Amino acid sequence: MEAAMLVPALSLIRFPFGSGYERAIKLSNLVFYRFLKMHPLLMKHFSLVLVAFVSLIFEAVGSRPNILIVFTDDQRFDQMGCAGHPIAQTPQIDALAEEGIRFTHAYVNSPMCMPSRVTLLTGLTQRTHGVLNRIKAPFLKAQAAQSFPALLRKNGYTAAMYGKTHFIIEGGKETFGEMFDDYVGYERPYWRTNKETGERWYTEDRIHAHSLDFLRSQKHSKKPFCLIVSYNLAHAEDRDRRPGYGHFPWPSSVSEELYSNESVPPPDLGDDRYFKAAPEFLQTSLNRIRYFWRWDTEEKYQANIKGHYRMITGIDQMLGQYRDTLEEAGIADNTIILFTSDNGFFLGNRGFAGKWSHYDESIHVPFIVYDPRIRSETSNQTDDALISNTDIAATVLDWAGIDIPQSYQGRSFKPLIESPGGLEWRKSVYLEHLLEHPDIPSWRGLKTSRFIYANYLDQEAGEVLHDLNQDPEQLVNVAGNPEYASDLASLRTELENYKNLYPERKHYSQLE
Ligand SMILES: [Ca+2]
Repeated sequence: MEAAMLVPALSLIRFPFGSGYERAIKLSNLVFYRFLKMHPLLMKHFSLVLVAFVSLIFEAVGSRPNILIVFTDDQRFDQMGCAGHPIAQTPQIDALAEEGIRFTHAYVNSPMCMPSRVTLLTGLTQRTHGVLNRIKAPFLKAQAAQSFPALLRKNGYTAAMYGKTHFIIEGGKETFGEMFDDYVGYERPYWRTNKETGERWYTEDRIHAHSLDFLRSQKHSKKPFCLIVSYNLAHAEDRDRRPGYGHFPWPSSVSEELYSNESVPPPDLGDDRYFKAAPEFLQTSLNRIRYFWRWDTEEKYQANIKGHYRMITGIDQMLGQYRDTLEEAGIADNTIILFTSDNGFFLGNRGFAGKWSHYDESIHVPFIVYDPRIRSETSNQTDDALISNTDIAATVLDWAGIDIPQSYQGRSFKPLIESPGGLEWRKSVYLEHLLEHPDIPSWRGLKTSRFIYANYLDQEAGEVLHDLNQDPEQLVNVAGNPEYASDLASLRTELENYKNLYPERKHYSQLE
């Protein structure tokens, strides 16, 4: 066949990758054909040039990175050594931060397990994905079709997930099958008993074993992969309220001896006056009710917080084993690792337990990205850009070279890692807690570099404004202070802008 016929014919090949890749390849072919026409000598040795060109294409496609997402539960931003924690031992997480980049200002759109998991997969805010009730407002099949794992799979990736989802999904297993080549769900309680054998087993050990098996299986795979390890750790075991053992049943790989000789200092802002500084409607909320489950006496506090730290150290050990396994499989150099959590956590701070509210302890999460393809001159890099968990889906697709759907509400932070500095980035993160619960007030709000603003929806005087420059501990509500009238007006307008920008899923009570 004549070279002049063969080259355009290449453009007709349907590559098993997405539209972005197909367009890139077609464009390359066109450029290649024009280049050959201009260089008759190369045209003469067409077959050699063709081989080189096709090799280049496959090398480019083959170098698409693997992506490992380690997603923890109820781990606050500062519960790791690299963020300055004085007691919790997290050498593996610290090493990841040292080799990668730690985003110090990462926030979740909605500080709760279920909505945060839907946001992770879809890149949508709770307002839009509308998963407000497990039964009546499930994760929709149409949302799953646009989720990043589904789009990765359509574009030549293998995707797997093991662990907690907490949501119910329309279409059940079949819909999970559209998102993942392999998925096995594990929810609490942590300890289970096999009815036939009587054997007791721990959910997180299963999540870990599946994840290790999956990583090993990728050693000879021709396809890139994305694995989401979705822990229940370090969430409390709400059903079993024995201090330490019951509330925070840590993995058996972590010794009870660890932290046993420590006397953990009282929680920051633990004094009663800080509790009294909170709005009255929060003083009777689930944040307070659960405080009496686990933090209100010294004995409970010491036992439970050490259990929580042991859980975090357990996560840390497992992360180390994933990294060792990637090394052993020879794929560590092409595997990006993202480490984050679904929400923050009150550990007795402000007289509270849990998350859900607008305080920093609730919305602020760990966020570490390690891209082995980028070698930094400096270690322990940090970036204070305002990251939202809506950004994860967009970034994963960006890493994979796949077009980011217009419907996604986050933004890829890949450029922040690849060429830090100089990039215009968002000035606020949109926050909300809309899930319906009799003891958790709903709210929506904003985090900016200076303010946290929240509007609690069903409360009289439900607006809360904290000036973090003057009041980093969020003790004073300046919403009624005339000096802040123009700031408050701007924040209200900005919040309205977000509401207009992000479509709201119809409430289930309005459906027929
Ligand atoms: Ca959680």
